[in-house]
Amino acid sequence: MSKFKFSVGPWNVHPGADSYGPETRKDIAFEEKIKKFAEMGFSAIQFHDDDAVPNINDYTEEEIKQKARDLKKLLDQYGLAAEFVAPRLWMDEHTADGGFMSTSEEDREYAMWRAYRSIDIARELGCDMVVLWLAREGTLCAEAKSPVWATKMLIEAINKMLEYDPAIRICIEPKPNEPIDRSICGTMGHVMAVSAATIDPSRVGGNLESAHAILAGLDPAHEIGFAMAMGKLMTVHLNDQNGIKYDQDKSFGVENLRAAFNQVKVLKENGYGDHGEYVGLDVKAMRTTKDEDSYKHVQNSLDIFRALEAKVDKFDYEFQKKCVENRDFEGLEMYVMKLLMGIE
Ligand code: XLS
Ligand code: MG
Repeated sequence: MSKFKFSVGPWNVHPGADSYGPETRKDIAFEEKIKKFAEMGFSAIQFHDDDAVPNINDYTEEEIKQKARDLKKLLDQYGLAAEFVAPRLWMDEHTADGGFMSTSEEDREYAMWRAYRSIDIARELGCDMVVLWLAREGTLCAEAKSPVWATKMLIEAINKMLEYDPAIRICIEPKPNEPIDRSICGTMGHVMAVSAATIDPSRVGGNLESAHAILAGLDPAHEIGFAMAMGKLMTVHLNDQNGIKYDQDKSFGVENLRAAFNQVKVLKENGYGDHGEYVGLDVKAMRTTKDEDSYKHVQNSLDIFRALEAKVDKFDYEFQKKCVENRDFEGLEMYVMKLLMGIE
């Protein structure tokens, strides 16, 4: 039985459109998705602000809060919590040049409006965390924005959120690229530096996504460990990548099994979840996946995580200790490979 609680966002089950082609599957209604997620054993749902309140621009602040209260009743019906709310600052015309560090003051104000609404929605859903995936926060033209100015704008925006709500936690999900090619906060190291520069570092931490660490050429388990060492790993988005081609959000563990094993191991060894943290998934089905298999990649990710957790439980720490004392890392590595191949 896994010690962990799991969360997932409705965007993980999707109709399959990508930048180069239209939908290949029928869209599935939100309530049908969360009912299925509850049946699969998820404990919490991740939200973008406009997952929680579609067409959010069309409503007043009070109407947004009311819609969030209605959504909370639906979550309660299925015994589901809300893990976080993330302002989706990459789909709107006002955020074509980013949000917090847009070159347009009006657009920066719009981004703050969405950030404040995300906080309002989070509160109505009974959660205290806002995730910032900084999709377009950076620049496509090096000379258009100073990286000094842009970084300071991000810190200023986070400070405004921290002042807007005295208990909200801000969780930055770093990503080095895509859709932007000069990102301002690309790794967990950047997140820790930004956190330290805010007015309340205790309320600013990180969400490590496996694929984003791989895109930065880094080991996801080490990015997780770094954030945990700082006491600032607020959540994770587990998935996988076949190299650093583009963001693939593949099912957890399907490309880099040993790296996935070490992500589970570092989480388990360091008490992740003991303070209510969820193991979050952020996975996308292959474009070729049929309607009837719309949830298979999500189930596969859960199953692989649990199978690797069982491998971590089997891990022989005495043998590891002996190998380290003898500096027999070849022996240790082969032990791990046999463990993962089931020949141990
Ligand atoms: C995209 C991000 C995204 C956020 C939620 O690369 O991972 O999925 O986590 O919008
Ligand atoms: Mg993500």
